[in-house]
Order: sequence, then structure tokens, then C-alpha cells
Amino acid sequence: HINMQRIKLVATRRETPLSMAQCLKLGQHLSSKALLKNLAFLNRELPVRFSKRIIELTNLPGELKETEPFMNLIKNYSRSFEELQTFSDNGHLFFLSSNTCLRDDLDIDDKESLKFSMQKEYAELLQNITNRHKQDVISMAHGISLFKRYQDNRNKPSEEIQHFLNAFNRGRLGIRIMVGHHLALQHQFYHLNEPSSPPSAPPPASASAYLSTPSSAHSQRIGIIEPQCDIEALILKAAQSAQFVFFQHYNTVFPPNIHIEHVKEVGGRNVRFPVVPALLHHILFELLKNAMRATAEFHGLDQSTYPDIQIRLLSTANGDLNITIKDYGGGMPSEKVVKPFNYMFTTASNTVCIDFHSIMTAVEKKPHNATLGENLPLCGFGFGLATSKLYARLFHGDLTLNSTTGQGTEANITLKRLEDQIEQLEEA
Ligand code: W6P
Repeated sequence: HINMQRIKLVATRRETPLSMAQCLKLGQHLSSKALLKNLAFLNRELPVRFSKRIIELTNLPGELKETEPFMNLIKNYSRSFEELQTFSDNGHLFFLSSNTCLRDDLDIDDKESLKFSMQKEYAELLQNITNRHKQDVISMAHGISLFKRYQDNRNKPSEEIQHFLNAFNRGRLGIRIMVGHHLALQHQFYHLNEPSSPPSAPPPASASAYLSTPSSAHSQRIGIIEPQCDIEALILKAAQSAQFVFFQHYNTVFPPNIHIEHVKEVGGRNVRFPVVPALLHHILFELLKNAMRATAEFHGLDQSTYPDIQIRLLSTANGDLNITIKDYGGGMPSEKVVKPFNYMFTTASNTVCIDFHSIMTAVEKKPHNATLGENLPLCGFGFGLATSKLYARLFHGDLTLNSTTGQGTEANITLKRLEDQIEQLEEA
């Protein structure tokens, strides 16, 4: 059973937008006290965010929310909400957040070890919740495909459902970022301080695997943020993944290459930019995959070479970053005919994917798992461009597509400078 009364009450509270600069600062001045403060923040914030997601789910049309996948989503979100609420209710944080400790019966060492076991317990709770919600996106695709079959042959999910998916995915991503950042920071901190750290074992190792791309050799990763990400290296990595998927799909056909225009900053170094690599990788991989597929299909699969995909990096005067990815794949019909940012859109055939079995097959066959630690299929149910735009916009950036008919498509990613990377809780 679900306590909707409580959920509705908590959902009236406001979400606090994340600031990338603050997330970074937290990680740069890491201490057990800072981690505790962040724990207290999450303890306040997460129930609000989960309650809002539950409200969004329960506002869906009956025929959709009564599909099995959506009933499961509601059940899972309610369960996570209850668990977070229980932790909070147990009063763990009552003395934890205050400097003057109310438990005078405890000596300093006891207090320290109590604090530590609390952090550990919370980390385990967060890790469980993370795992529980890994398959959310697939559940949504599944639910919607059942709903559409039930309804009739109408292709596109309605505007209402597009709107829900944007709001829900945006909210879900915000949760995953703050939880992932906290877990990664805690993991990093207790590793650094192993010898002098509190008595019990550090948080589970899996925490670091969460919401992250494998960090490179030169990584200075702070939580889930790369403060000086080598953008060119990330593009190359995403391109390799896209080429790998391309080659798997078309077997004997060699994928188009990418060409990165070397726009150097003053001083001649490569462009460095603060990002959550997992998010940018998701966007780049999706765009490059589309660009490669369009190029090969436009020029014919019997070609031995294809025109390169042209990539340009541009730092703007105010410190933002622009990435353009241009392909010569013949372009797309105008936005009026084709809505590439709609969910359930796929560029492969300009039709809608409604075969859930093909989705599950794609999930099982997936060669790797570089995107947000989720089991997203590499090509499949047309969520890729929609979520990419959402991810770009989450921290005030954007993603647009411009086609020139008969020639190709240019994708434009804008990333805001660090100070302006503030979570956008609603559609602008
Ligand atoms: C196309 C369609 C598309 C979507 C996203 C990125 C690039 C491209 N190219 O033809």
C-alpha cells in the first residue's frame, strides 16, 4: 500500500536546483564534515524529488499507468520514497547535523564511529535505490509500447506523454546525478583516508562504477565531475564506440571517420572544459551514431569510404563551449515532418519502434555499458535524441539539429561555463 497523503504533502515542497560549481566545490574541499553536510542535504532533498516523480507517474492516463511496467515504476518509486523517509524519520540526522551533540552519553570516538556507520548505512540505501531504478527507462519504453498497442495503431505518443517523459527523465537524472556524486565522493574520500579512517570498511566499491564513464589516465575526477575534461579525447572515445556499434550492425561495412578541427585555446592546449563525462558521452555517442548511419545509408552501403564527419570545437567569448558535428548524410525532412527530439523517434526508418522484443534483444546484446551505468540498448527505441537534448539542457546547455536537404545534418551542442551550469528543473 502507498501513503499518498504523505507523498502529496512532501511533493508540495520545492526542489533545490543543483549547481555544478557547488558540486565541484564540495568535492574540492572534501572532509568528513562536508560529506555529512551533503548527506543532510540529500536527506532533505531526495524525498521531495521522489515524491514529485510519483505524482508525475500517478497523473498519467489510466491505461498507461495500469500497464505492468508503469505499475512497477510506481511501486519502485514509492518503495524508495518510503525507505528514504524511514531513514529520515529514525532521527539519525537529528544530532548528526548539529555541532553540539545531543548524545552526551557518547564519547568522541563513539560519536565518530556512529557517524561513520550512519554514512555507511545511507550509502548502502542510496546504492540499493540506484540499482532499483537502473531499468526505469526501459520500463517506460516497454509500458508505452504496450499502451500504444492497446490504444490503436496511432504512431506517436501524445504531446502529453512527450511532456511526461521530459519531466520525468529530467527529474530522474537530477536524482541520479546528486546520488551518484555523493556516492562517488564518499568512495573517493574514504579511499584517500584509508589508514586513519573510521573503524569499519569503506562504502561499497560499486559506488564508483555508478554514473561514470571509465576515467582516463589523466583524470582528475571529482565525484562524477571532470573539472578539466579533455573534450577531444571524449569525442574520440564516443566516436570509437559509435564506430564499433556501426560495424556490428552493418557487419562488413567500415564506418565513416571523424575529423576534429583543432581549435586551440591561447597557449596551444586542447580544449578543456568542466563536464559530467557520462552525460556528454551519452550525447556525443548518440549524435555520432546517427551521423554515421545517415552517411552510410545516403551514400550506399557498398562504398569503401565515406565523407568524414566534421567536428568543430569552439570556445565562446563568455566561456561557453560549442561542439558542432556535421555529417554528409543527405539531411532529414523538415522538423514539421520529422520530430527527431520526440520519444519513440528513430532516424533509421523515420518510423516508430513498437517492437519491444527487439528492444530487449538489443539490451541483451549490448557490447558495453558506457552510458550512465544504465542498461540502455545501443540502438533501439528512439529515446536517444530526446534524452540527449534533455541532458544538454539540464545544465542550461542545448542541442539543436539543422538539416540541409540533399547534403547533410549539423548537430550543435552548447555547454555553459561552470558558473552557469545550474540545474534546470523545468522546461525553459
Ligand atoms: C541525420 C539524422 C541525424 C540525427 C542526429 C544527428 C545526426 C543526424 N544525421 O541524418
